[in-house]
Amino acid sequence: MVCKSRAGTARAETEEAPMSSTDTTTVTVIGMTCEHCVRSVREELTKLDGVADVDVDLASGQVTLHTSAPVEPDAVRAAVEEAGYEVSS
Ligand SMILES: [Cu+2]
Repeated sequence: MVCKSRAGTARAETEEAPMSSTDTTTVTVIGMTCEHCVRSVREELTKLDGVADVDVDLASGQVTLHTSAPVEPDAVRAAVEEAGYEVSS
């Protein structure tokens, strides 16, 4: 489900110091319009094995995965689609 709500002010996610034991992977997600979308994407991606934390930049659609183990790109794509959005390839 795509949330079209534009209610509320878009807050930038607070930058957290990345954990030293994790790698990061960045993907671009298409279709996010507000904080609710950000939360949906974060929630689905956080469920994936190996994903320790997820940072989402709403303005650019850049999603940074902090991973403790390798994560399949197909799994990331599926999780984003599960949330109702699309990964730019
Ligand atoms: Cu939304």
